[in-house]
Amino acid sequence: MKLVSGLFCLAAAFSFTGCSSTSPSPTVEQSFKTADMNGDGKVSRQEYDAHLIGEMFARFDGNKDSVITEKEFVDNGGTKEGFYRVNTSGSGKITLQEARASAGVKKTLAAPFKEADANGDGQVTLEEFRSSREKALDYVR
Ligand SMILES: [Ca+2]
Ligand SMILES: [Ca+2]
Ligand SMILES: [Ca+2]
Repeated sequence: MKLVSGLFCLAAAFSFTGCSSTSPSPTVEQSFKTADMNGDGKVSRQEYDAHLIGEMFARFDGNKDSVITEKEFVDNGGTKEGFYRVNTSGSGKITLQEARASAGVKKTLAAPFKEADANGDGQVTLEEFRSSREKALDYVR
């Protein structure tokens, strides 16, 4: 789990602080809209996971060729063991499908979702989304 949590921390740093210097960080509303794939104004656990995994994936995929190699993973703060825990096919390359299918990744994302869903109804509204990001900012600091 150590590796996977490391993976998430990076993702959190990326999505919550907008630390990327090259691209302007999207507004909360923009991120929320992207996450809310079916457009019903709420982000379900499934949508939330897909959104975070997508951001994580982009973060690790340094050369943007849609696969994460072991080197890219380790260069971005992951560990070798963690890499092969997600890379269940053992091919040495993690695809987005693989990351989404990973039970470890999914388990890790339960905590941020629970935190974001303040009233526990299984859906994250824009308000919940916004305040959870602010909380996460304090946390990252
Ligand atoms: Ca939705
Ligand atoms: Ca790559
Ligand atoms: Ca809620």
